[in-house]
Amino acid sequence: MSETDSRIRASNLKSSTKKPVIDPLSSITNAVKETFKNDGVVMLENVLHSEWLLLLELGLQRVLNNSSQEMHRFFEGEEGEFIETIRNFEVIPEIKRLIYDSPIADLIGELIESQNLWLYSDEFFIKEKGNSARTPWHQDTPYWPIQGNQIASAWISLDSLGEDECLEYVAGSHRGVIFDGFNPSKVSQDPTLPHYGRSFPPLPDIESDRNNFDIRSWKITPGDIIIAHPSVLHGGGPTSALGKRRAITIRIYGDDICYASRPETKPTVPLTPGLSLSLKDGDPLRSPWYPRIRPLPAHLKSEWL
Ligand SMILES: O=C(O)CCC(=O)C(=O)O
Repeated sequence: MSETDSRIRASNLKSSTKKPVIDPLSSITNAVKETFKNDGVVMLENVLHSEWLLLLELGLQRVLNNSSQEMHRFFEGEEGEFIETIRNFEVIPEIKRLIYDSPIADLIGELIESQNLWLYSDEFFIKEKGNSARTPWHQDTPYWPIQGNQIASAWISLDSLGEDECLEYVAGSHRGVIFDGFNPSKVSQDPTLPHYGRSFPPLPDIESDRNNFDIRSWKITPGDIIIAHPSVLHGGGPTSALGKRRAITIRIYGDDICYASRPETKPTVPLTPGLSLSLKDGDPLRSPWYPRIRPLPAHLKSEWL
């Protein structure tokens, strides 16, 4: 057995010691929907079967195994360095299968109350080598060319995490101000330095003033999913010297999401060249950049039916 095989089996064994997942969608009760509306974030316990975790782990291995994926490095060259890869869906077959076939999209669809669903993007955050830095506090929406409310990100960790290693969220902040983003190339200098520098108010320094924010995080084990509105302020999750935190975020939206232009001073994330030539502010966000996930397109179904 190769080292990769045994690592995958070991991590699967850990997750299979949990009680079996029966019906993930039954976890979305009215109370959970209400919490999602108010706080902008919910933790769903034990909703992802270990088969989906295995698929995710295989996808991550393919990303790390000299795939064509571009590795973006935060805190590059420093002890806290960690890696992000984006749009894995387009190049990693396991991630494509996970997004089309697992209940992740259906869980988001229930929470955002949309039967039509499209993929905005997916993103790995890989903190593997110990002592990785905190992800700076931010909201996702200032970076994205969108407006509307029916959108959510499912954050899934392949590793068990304590509350201090989990991603943290400021409850209710999706209903408030949209701040400027942080500048990814200047995080080590100052994680509150602005991305655009105008049009949005600057990010507050949450880390220096934690007691004044309603910060939520959870102790999680593989199979748990955190679903958050992308306008919720979130960040955090450093790792200890021996810790690792390999997470993916899958971002899915529904009917009311439309195109919105962003200041021209900086590209939006991920890059979508040509989008601004085909859409104008307020147009429904429909483009080959954003594949339909539900209902499953007929041409995909016909591949196996
Ligand atoms: O996992 C992380 O550290 C960052 C995740 C994140 O920013 C997101 O899911 O939007």
